[in-house]
Amino acid sequence: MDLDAKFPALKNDLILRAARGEETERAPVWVMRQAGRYLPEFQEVRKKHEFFEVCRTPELATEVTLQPIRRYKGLLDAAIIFCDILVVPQAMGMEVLMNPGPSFPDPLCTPSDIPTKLKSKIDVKKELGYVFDAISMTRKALEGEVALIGFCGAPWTLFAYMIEGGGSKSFTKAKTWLYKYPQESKELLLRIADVCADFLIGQALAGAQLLQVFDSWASELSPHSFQAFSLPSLKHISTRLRAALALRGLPSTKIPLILFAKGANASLSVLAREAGYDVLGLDWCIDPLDARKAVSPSVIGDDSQQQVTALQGNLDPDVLYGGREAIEREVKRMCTSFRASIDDKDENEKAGPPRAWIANLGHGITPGVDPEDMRFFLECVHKYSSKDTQL
Ligand code: 1CP
Repeated sequence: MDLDAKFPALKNDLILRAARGEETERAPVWVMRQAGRYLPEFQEVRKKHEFFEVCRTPELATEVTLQPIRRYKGLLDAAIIFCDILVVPQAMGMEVLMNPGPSFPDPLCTPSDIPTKLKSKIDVKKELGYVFDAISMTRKALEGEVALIGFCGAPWTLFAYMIEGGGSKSFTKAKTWLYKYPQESKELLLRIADVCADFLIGQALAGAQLLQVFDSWASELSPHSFQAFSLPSLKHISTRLRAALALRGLPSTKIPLILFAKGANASLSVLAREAGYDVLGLDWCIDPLDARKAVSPSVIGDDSQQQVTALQGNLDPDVLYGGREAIEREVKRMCTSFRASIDDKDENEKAGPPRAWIANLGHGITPGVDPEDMRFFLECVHKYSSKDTQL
């Protein structure tokens, strides 16, 4: 199956090369939540349209996905489709409002709610076909300028929203389930994972060139709970996705899979060995060289089924509030750290692969950032990650 034949040829494949493990002339860069509230042009669209209306209207989703690509022309190496992780709980039958943060009027209280509040069979094409349409439309509208990323939330993060009924500081209700109803929790996590897998397969077939899974609330779990509850569902997604793509003649390297498990740094080696993702996203709480050592074949074992080909991250998003001097200094520090782990021969041998790196923030860009500071961040990444710049 040649998915690319339907779309304009890609002119900038830097992120795909890095995701496949190649060392690149500079680090490709994109930013989590790059289409969003810090952009005045996004706010303009939101004044006229409800949040989920933007997600559900392919023309609007395409427009806001393209906004950062147009504004930062030549500086971003990927677009991420405009949508939200909470469309999966919606597809499973739950109501989700956005005012301004997500809220569920009728969350899951105990496992006895599952049969009544969740649909038993989900036709992902019927429920989420609007995302597939938005992806195909955006991929055409991008005219091959940059690659397009599709995404979904990780089962644990979605489970947490479905039980908490929104964001939370303590995640007590969701974690109560893990400890009180471990078996039912595992079953629900796998049920969510099935929908996520179908959703990502649909996005790939619609034209997404990379796929990212966001486990934003991995940070709330102990390493043991993360590995007992989140990891099996993450693995379920990657296994099902790779099998579905292979069935259609697509090799598993064709559409790189990225996992961003925020705050799961203690589980990086386990993720590298078992989760089945090509790229691991890092938050800012780990040094890149330590991350590289944690995922190298010498630590995880050469016989691991899937090797991590690249790392992604990891500037503290709040650096963008620090002014130009701080942005330049901290981007330089990040680049030195990733590049030291790439350029330094001794360290390189110690750390092993992966040598490739995709630059990003360590979490999403926040609404108060000045868009011109974001531009400066991107310019600094271009400069200091380049092989031509002496650090
Ligand atoms: O009024 C608005 O416009 C709402 C703000 C907003 C936006 C712009 C929300 C509500 N979602 C989004 C878009 C979105 N969400 C994107 C596409 C834009 C892009 O990345 O360029 C993506 C990838 C997401 C993913 C997402 N949604 C995550 C994972 C990433 C992360 O930041 O951890 C999470 C946790 C959500 C839930 C969610 N949706 C919206 C908000 C404000 C939140 C998180 C905060 C909360 O729980 O209160």
